[in-house]
Amino acid sequence: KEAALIPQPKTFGPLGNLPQIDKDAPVQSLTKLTYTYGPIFKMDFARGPELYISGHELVEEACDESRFDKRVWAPLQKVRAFAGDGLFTSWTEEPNWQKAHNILLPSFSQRAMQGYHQMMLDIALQLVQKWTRLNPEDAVEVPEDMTRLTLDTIGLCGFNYRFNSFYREQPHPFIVSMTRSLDEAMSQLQRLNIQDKLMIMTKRQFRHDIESMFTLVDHIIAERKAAGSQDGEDLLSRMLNSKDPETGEGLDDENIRYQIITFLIAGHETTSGLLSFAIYYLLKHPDKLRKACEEVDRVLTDPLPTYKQVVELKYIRMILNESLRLWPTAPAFSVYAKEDTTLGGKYPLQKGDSLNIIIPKLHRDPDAWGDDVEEFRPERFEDPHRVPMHAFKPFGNGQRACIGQQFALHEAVLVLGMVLKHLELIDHESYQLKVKETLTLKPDGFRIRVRPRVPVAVGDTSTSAATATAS
Ligand code: HEM
Ligand code: LEH
Repeated sequence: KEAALIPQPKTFGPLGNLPQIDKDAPVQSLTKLTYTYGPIFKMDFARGPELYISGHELVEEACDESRFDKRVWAPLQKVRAFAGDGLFTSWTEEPNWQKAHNILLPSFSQRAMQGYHQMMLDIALQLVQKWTRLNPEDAVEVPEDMTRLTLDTIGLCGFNYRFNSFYREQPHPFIVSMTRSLDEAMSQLQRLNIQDKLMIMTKRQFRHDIESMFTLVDHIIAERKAAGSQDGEDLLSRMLNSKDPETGEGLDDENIRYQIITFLIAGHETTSGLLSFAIYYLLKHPDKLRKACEEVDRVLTDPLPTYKQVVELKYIRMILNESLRLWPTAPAFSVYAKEDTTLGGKYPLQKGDSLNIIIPKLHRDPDAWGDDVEEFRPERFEDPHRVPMHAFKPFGNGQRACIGQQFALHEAVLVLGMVLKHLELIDHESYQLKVKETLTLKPDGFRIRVRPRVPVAVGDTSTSAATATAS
């Protein structure tokens, strides 16, 4: 059979296709190109050619784990400078991937979420109380406060460490280093080799930032070891004490350091973006907002949400899924062919060739989702049997899918539920969506005003008035 030619935009000499990419918005640039070049296209960068796919049929093939496996592609290679062979940045064949996967999987089960619920509630209350106590004219910076929340949540649930971000104007020093390192890692991707070699000060800063992250994390590990295992069943105690049932081995200290850095990156970036997009969409869709408020008023009848009530917030969960459909906050992943194979019946691939999946476009494929793909309609997720799962990959695929999915969703449902129960949200600037790209996606400069919905102190269990929600 004839091999088909893969479309490619025109190239610019040694720059290849780099000029077609907005360096501040690479994923949005790639998404735009799909409308011209279709469900598969090729780009040439200084580091070599890359294939990008976004049609649901091609992606379904790429998600066949008998033919393809996760690739630690260029962006992840860069993150490896500080996340090492942690779960997110390791190849499946590296011994520490399977070992850490086996050891950590039970800590991320739906059941394990019951154990994190109280700690998640502790941080969620800090956010709701901060917002409840503002003056009517004050604006809240939504992504910034959501980042405070998600970082503090993973710190507390993971390592019994309090970043106390709500008590700081500036981010915690660890986060300053992490954010700058992530920025630098992403910038390196778009520099030419000679350019990169000249940036001596930037490189020194990068090394310095990595050193200071290692120092903080190694300190947390050392303190815990000194204290013994009395600190309960958080992720850290599991990493220090559990053995992989397959090999009988535990994780070494260097790998534990990489896992902690991984969880801090993962827990802090993506979930805060998700919560911010969800609030954005609710403000722009008052009918969905009303429906969401009706659900929280009906389900969250105790002063503080219980684990079970969070699980019952079905419509809130649908809102979060629909937000992840339109703006998947981890917008791309990559796989490589385990053997020679043919994609879509006409594109020959050699063993080792790879495919990068552009999730925002996959989630807008009309052949899978229908003609109203641009519309925010949580009802798509009402009947799980009618969701085209192969065209919905916000958490990646198969054994290399996100281990933190349940964690992120339990946290996000809890927080969005509490925010809607206690606060009225006001789009006082008529915010126009602008998506900022770091490793992840967030609504840039999104500010709102808030008013208390219930004239009773949050967490006040002394009167029954606390439970009588105004509607
Ligand atoms: C992997 C998305 C939250 C930890 C992934 C992958 C995606 C993803 C797409 C696959 C990456 C790839 O194939 O290269 C998300 C989204 C989140 C989220 C959208 C929130 C809305 C979290 C949280 C944690 C976490 C809260 C930890 C507490 C991880 C880890 C992996 C991973 C460790 C690698 C798993 C493995 O390969 O074994 N995530 N993530 N993520 N995620 Fe998340
Ligand atoms: O597309 C990107 N880069 C292009 C190059 C560019 C010049 C077009 C490429 O081919 O390398 C940048 C895309 C980066 C996406 C990375 C998504 C992963 C984000 C996940 C972080 C948080 N997390 C981790 C685990 N769970 C959540």
